[in-house]
Amino acid sequence: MENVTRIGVSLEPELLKSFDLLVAQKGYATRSEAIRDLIRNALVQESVEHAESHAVGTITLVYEHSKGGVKDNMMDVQHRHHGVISSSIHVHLDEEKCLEVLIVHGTVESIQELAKDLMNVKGLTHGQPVMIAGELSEHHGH
Ligand code: NI
Repeated sequence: MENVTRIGVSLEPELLKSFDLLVAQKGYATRSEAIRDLIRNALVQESVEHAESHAVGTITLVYEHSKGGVKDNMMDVQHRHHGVISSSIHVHLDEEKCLEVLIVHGTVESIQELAKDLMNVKGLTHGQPVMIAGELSEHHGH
C-alpha cells in the first residue's frame, strides 16, 4: 500500500480479545484492515450527524396498498419532498403488501424531514433512513 503511516495502538487484553473475535467474525484479513474500516465508519457517522452535510441514502417502506388511504397519503408526502427523492423501487410482496425503497439525496436535515413525514403516515412501516456522506455529482442533473 502506498503512502501509509504506521501508528501504534495500545489496548487492554480483554478489549484486544474482543476485537480479534470481531476481526474473525467479520472476515477481515488483518487487524489493520478492521481498524481502517472502523475509522471510516466513524468518520461517515460523524459527517451525517451534521444537519447541513450532504448525504445520499435509502428509506425502506412497507405497507398494505389497499388499506386506509396509505398509498395516497404516502404519495402526497413523496411529492412534497420531490427534491430529495432521486428514484424509487416498488416491489409487490404479495396480494396486499408492497415494499418501496426510496433513493434519497440532499442535506441530512432534508432527508430526516422526509423520513419523519413518512413516519407520520398511518399504516406505513418504515426503516430509519440509511445515509452515507456524499453528494450526487452535477451531471446527474440536480
Ligand atoms: Ni405494490
